[in-house]
Amino acid sequence: MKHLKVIVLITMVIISIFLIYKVNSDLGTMVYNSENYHIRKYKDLVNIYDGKGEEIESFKIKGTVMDCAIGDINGDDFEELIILTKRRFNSYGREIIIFKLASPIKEVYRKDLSDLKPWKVTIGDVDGDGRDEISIGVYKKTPLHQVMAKRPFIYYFEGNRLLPKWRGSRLSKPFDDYDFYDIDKDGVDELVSIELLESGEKVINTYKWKGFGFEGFLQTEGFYNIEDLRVDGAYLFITVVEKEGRYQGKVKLKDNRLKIERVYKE
Ligand SMILES: [Ca+2]
Ligand SMILES: [Ca+2]
Ligand SMILES: [Ca+2]
Repeated sequence: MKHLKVIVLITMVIISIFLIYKVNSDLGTMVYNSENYHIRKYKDLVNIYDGKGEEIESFKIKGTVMDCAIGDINGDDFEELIILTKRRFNSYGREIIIFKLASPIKEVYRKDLSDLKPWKVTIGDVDGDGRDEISIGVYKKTPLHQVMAKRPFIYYFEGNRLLPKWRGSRLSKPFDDYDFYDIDKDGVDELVSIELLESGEKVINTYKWKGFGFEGFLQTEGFYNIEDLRVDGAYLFITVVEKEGRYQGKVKLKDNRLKIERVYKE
């Protein structure tokens, strides 16, 4: 009798896990969310919805979406969707696929970049010409720096080709993550990164594009840890971890100093 109870209990747990998994997978995974677009991945399908939740397009890709970005990267007034795909059980990405978000949506570029060990794709207008550059975060050695490290490579998109703009060495310190954000509101995006100080503390550091590479701009004070760098609308958010707890912060420029302003939940 006791054995029967245990078997019934185990069966119920297994059924519950299966149902939870099924409900989650039926909704698909949200891979991108902005005012104008929601993108979900469900099985081998990528579904694109407009801001009202109406499906605009769906297409198949192999593997999962590791990262994606949307912006006009060639100045033709149509936005492009850039997807970094990943095969299951791989730690790094595989293909960069670019779709023109016209009607109908059209694939305009695809390349296997697995050799670069890509882990991130993002965009930003680093030179202020009005077009977004594409940045692929890679993990590799370079001719001038023979150590495996995370590096932000910068490309531009012209004639439906991805062309290198900067595959320079590295940032001034080891970094966890980076993105692009116009911190001083001059219309040009700075590269913003979470970097590690020798003391073990983390800082937010910023860089400006100088025609040949990035030059250090401003840096915050050190914190126990900084996680989760994300550009959301007009703000740059991070999570600050202190020994006593964690809080959300906005990175801001104030009196020519880079500050983290605590965000209080309403
Ligand atoms: Ca475009
Ligand atoms: Ca640009
Ligand atoms: Ca700027």
